[in-house]
Amino acid sequence: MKRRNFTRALLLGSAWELSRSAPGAAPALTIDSARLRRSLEELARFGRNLEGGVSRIAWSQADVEARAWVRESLMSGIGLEVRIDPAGSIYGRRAGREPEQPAILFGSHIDSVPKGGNFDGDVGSMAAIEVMHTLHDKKIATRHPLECVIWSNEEGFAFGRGIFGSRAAIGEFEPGELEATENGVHIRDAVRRIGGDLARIAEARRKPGEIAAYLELHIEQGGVLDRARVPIGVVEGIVGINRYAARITGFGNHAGTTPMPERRDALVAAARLVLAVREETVREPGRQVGTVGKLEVRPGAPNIIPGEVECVIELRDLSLEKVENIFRRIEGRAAEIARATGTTIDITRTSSHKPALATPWVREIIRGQARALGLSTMDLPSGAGHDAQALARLAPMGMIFVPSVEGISHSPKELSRWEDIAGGCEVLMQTILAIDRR
Ligand code: HGY
Ligand code: MN
Ligand code: MN
Repeated sequence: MKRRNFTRALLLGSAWELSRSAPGAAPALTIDSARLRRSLEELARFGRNLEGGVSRIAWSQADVEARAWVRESLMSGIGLEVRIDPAGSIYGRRAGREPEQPAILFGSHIDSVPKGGNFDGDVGSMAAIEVMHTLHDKKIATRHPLECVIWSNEEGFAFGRGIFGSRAAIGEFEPGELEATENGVHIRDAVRRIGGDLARIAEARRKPGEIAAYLELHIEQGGVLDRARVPIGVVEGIVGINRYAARITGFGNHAGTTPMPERRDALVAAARLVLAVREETVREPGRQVGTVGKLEVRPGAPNIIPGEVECVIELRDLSLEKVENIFRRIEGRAAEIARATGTTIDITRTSSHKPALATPWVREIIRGQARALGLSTMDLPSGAGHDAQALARLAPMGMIFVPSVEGISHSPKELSRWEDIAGGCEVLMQTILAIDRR
């Protein structure tokens, strides 16, 4: 995919007009790839940005409308019992021949980051419903009950903590999380917008043994599969993610009359802290990553020396121990920076999502079903966080990746090839049926 074609597809405003994907035979599909494509193109309308991509922040009006459309247009009339759980996650349950069996659960999320893409979460969510629709059309009965799910607030742009719906399914919240307010809105009022009810949040918790396995189809969001031209990724594990709130306090003063040596400039200190995050992250070998993606300067006027800065530090790795070691080094650097700049720097951890390894026998089934379809596979870790890392604490878990063109994600330029999405959906369905036969 040449860059110019890729830009062309974007400029056309329809990322779908893509040339064929990886060479090799297209698998024999049972799912309806045209219907899946229509679902994704329809979903892209909710929160669409003029410059392409989408802003469908969790619990926003765009999310409310998209979720109503999913329930009323996609999930009705295909043999599902649809419900919204107290966290706002949408479940569609399909009866099995043996009702006492645990359910096979599969799904993803449809909330996005600001100015995000039309594939992150959307592919796995629409594919889960397409699987249910295909099974309904073909009158395929399964032993196990099946459940598809659209989780609530996976991205965590709303209220600063993600995988909210899936953490509710395992009963895991941060201290004070359910009493938080953001821009004057209490979290219980935000969740109520999509039909949740925090007063009953305990009912969102799934019981151990209730779920036979959890599967999630998702775009890779990195460039490994695309570079290797491999259509299916079998995820080995999902990184742990720690987030920290840093508050840097200096002294706001007149930008014209305050001599340079007398300044206690919070933004100068924050700038050094941002560089320290990078330096301490790369200090040791490995795939760990560290980011400062959100920073606010106050009062924020060109003629006032910044008195206060708040920013969020995010560290990720498959090992939380490594994350905590990096954080300790950053804390040491912050103390030095505070002394050198005459500021104070307070850093507190606001969330910690544990890493999760995928279940070997589930990975084996995914790999086998992909190959039976003539699709090559590659094992790889996930540098992105997912609801699956919460579900892995409740049931056997597997994730299926499809390539992201040029490894771009969390951007309007996010793009996956049409054939890869359809192939991933077929692998999801065949994996579900193989687990059902197990
Ligand atoms: O941030 C992540 O890794 C995921 O896309 N929510
Ligand atoms: Mn996602
Ligand atoms: Mn994401």
